[in-house]
Amino acid sequence: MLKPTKICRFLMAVSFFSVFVKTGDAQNYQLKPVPFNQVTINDNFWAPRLASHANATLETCIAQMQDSTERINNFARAASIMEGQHQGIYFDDSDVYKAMEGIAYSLINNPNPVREALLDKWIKLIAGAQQEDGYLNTFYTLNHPDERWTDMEKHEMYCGGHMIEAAVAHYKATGKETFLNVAINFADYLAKNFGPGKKHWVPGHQEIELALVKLYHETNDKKYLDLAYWLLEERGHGHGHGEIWNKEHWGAAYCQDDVPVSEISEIKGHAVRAMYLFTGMADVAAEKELPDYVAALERVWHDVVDRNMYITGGIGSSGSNEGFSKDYDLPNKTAYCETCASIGMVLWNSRMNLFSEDARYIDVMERSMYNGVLSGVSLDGDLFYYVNPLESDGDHHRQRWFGCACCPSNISRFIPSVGSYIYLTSAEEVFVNLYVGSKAQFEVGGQKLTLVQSTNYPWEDEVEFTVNPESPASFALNLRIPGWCKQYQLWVNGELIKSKPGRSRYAKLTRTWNKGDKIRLKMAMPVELVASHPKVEENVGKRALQRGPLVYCLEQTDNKQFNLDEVSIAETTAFSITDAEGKLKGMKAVKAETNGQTLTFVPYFSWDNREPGKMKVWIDYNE
Ligand code: FUB
Ligand code: ZN
Repeated sequence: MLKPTKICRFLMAVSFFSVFVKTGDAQNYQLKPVPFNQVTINDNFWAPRLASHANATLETCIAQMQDSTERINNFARAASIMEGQHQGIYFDDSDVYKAMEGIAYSLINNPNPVREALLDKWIKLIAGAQQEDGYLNTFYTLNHPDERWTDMEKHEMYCGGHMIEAAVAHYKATGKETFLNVAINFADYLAKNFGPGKKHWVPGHQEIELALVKLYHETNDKKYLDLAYWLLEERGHGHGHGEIWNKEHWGAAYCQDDVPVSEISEIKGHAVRAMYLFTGMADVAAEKELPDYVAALERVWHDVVDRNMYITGGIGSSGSNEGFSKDYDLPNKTAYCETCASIGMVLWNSRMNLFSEDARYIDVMERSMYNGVLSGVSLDGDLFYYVNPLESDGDHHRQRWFGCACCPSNISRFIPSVGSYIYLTSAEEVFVNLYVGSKAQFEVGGQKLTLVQSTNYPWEDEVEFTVNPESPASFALNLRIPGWCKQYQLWVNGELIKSKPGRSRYAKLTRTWNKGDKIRLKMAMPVELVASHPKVEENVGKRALQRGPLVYCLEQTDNKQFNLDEVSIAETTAFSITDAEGKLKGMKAVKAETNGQTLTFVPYFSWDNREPGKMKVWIDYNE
């Protein structure tokens, strides 16, 4: 957990304020991401991950949905094609939807008629399982048809939200309305039954809110946005009920139902629920101009990032509530850090940046993405972590699947969406948030632009851009200067540019751009020794290694001759960068020469891809 300075807090408050002063009518976010279907990734870092996703991750998910578990059969039963009761966990439908979202995204850049036909087949079952009135949930339909909407913890709207997200993705990928119509029927059913003067409801697990905003964007039907807002406003007024809301259990804070959302300032409860809530709040706030929401998000952001986040960008240290405990309680071996929670951090922080044009949110987003999220999936794409500790005795391994499989299915939809976090536009400016070798085609100020980015980031410190406007075009190109970067140099067409990152940590290049203009950015990327906040007891007297956005760790397999519980580093330790070998080929390892010994550190996300053994992020440090 890192310590932001007071000045940075102040600056963030200013930038949020300016959003609403500037726009007056905040109909949407200030920045718009360039969608991943307009971005082709061709680097050495993400492209292999996308390939293993398209092959192994999706194949694993598909096999689990229809062969190894009852998930697809539950839909067939609810569609009366098969006999029998619902089997599995009451929110298993959501995994099918998340896998479908992942398949749909992957179709955009990797057309695949077999997968598209599979989606068609599953959509038929889902449409068949939808009830006359639009209700859709196989658990209730099959096992408790008379008990719909009796238990707010039972994830009916959570499943529905994932269904809506999958349907929108399918529509975007294929242009087919089959699934979108199911989503619209469901959302119309919700709007008929819930809302002002209708049934009160506090979804135990948030998700529907952000999904309804997506549906609003797709259909332009404002009732979905209004319903999302109403659902957010239901929280914190005593409407929530269910076993977990009871004081003897976790209480209302577990589901972020203890205070009205605009009064939130402390992070509490279940981590994934909180992240989806904040993402939904940001989406609704952007549409409806809600400064109270933005202020609440900013407050709670500081509570998460300053006091409750691991160096890996993981959150939710406690397994018992899959969430937050008390400030600075960040144990390493027992860190829960659910993969879904790190994905939630990416979703939420990317939205905070869209509001504010402030790149500090992207520092957090990048941290979660390159460490906390990526550790959740094996390099081959076929094994997954649910829990992502920062230390292990060698007994924690990725698995092919889980009884509760939220994390693999979340990975399946997150990885193919990575392209949409790289480039953004505002009315007349372009923003580059992530350094990923890629080619993007989009418009800025009404002009067509192709931007080519070449880099071996995060292994190397240089990035080159070729700017290709259709015809000479004047606009500002803003390059994010990551928080970890203390020094950088910038050239345009070979000429060194004097530039300081602005208040929001972007280096702004404003000029008339011509076809073939070149930008070169070099970011000093030394090995950094990071100290934890002194209140994190476990890390007192320890340091972690970070290089660029990547957190490093020691694994037993690279350090066989040492007992990892006894090694230490010091101020005098000399670090050097080397090429990793074997399974980690293509990555950079860090060698540490210390006390006459050589320790080898590897990127945290890559751990447990080779032979099992101990792992440690925080290492004893001799002052
Ligand atoms: O409840 C649905 C998902 O399952 C949550 O997001 C995860 O934490 C797991 O409990
Ligand atoms: Zn999960």
